[in-house]
Amino acid sequence: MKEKHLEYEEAFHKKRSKEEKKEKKILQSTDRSKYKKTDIEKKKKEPPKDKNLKRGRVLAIMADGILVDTDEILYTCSLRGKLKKEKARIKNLVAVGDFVLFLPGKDQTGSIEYVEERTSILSRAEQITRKKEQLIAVNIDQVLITSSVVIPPLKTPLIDRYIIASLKGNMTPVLVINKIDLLETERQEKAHFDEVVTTYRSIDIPVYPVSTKTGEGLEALKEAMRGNSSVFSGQSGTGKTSLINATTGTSLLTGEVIAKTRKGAHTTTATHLLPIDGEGFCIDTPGIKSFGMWQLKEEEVQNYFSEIVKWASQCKYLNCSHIHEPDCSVRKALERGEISPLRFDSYCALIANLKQQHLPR
Ligand SMILES: Nc1nc2c(ncn2[C@@H]2O[C@H](COP(=O)(O)OP(=O)(O)O)[C@@H](O)[C@H]2O)c(=O)[nH]1
Ligand SMILES: [Mg+2]
Ligand SMILES: [Zn+2]
Repeated sequence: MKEKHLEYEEAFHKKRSKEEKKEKKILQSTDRSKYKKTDIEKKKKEPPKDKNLKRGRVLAIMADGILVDTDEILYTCSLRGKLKKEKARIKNLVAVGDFVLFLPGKDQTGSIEYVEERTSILSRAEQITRKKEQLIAVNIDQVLITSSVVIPPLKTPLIDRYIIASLKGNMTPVLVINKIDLLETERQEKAHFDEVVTTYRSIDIPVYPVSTKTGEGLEALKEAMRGNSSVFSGQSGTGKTSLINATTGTSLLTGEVIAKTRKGAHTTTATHLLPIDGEGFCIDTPGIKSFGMWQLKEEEVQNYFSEIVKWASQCKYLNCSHIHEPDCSVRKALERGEISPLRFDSYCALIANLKQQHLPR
């Protein structure tokens, strides 16, 4: 099942990149003022006006079709041939979370005729070549960046990467810190936990300390999920699946069960949109390491650190990187304790990492 799904995805992305190249060629060979991309997109955005069309949301992309949800009736749809061609010229065909219009057929099947404009995109750079963008889900309101106090420990550089990815994809970053039941026995972790909570709240990122073991904080988290589409993202083992089970009442397999059944670490084979009864949706994601760090430029990084943005305009140099330049207001704010060293370290690490990537191999 997993294999099939991946094959499907791969074929889908290969095709897309081919189509995109073709489109580029067409654009280059024609008068640009006449064929501006925005014009092409505008024309395509016109939805078809067929009364038989139903509107639904893509819950999952399976090997045998696209699962579309409409008022609790599920349809297994295919993409209309013509649409396939048209959509590929713009961007992606269809992704989990897409709102679509489709023509219902026999036995709850359907043909997708139109994909609505997306408000947000959760993507990652394709694992091996990093040259392609892979969609994970679209039209998501918030990313529940899931971490844990121990096993695995809190890692702020990773949290900051997820924050950047969320902002870049037009989603609200929310920090969920799980396993706080373990803080009592692991006292040395408590100070770090407190610093992390204070740091993120000070830059207006909501923080939800929770425990699926004791139930602490779960009501507040549920409230934050109500009426929203949320995606749980974060390192493997932090408790994403446990949290989804605890907040939605589903019973997805967690690490513990996986270990017992020896089925391997990747139980979450395909991205799935799970309806929440209090309204809204949530998504579990398998361990996605490079999630969202698609096309991030070195000089762009600081724009995603609101506390750096706050001081950057007062630096001596307009293009100050805040790492080595003299008269840097950001480093001064750091010294005064107005910028968290945790966040500044993350920033420096990210820049160093991007520099490394651009070295010739
Ligand atoms: N102590 C403690 N363990 C937890 C908590 N939540 C989840 N776990 C455990 O952490 C492990 C990983 O959980 P899982 O939900 O599979 O994590 P995922 O990989 O992020 O989906 C499992 O053994 C869970 O039982 C918690 O609040 N406290
Ligand atoms: Mg999981
Ligand atoms: Zn500076």
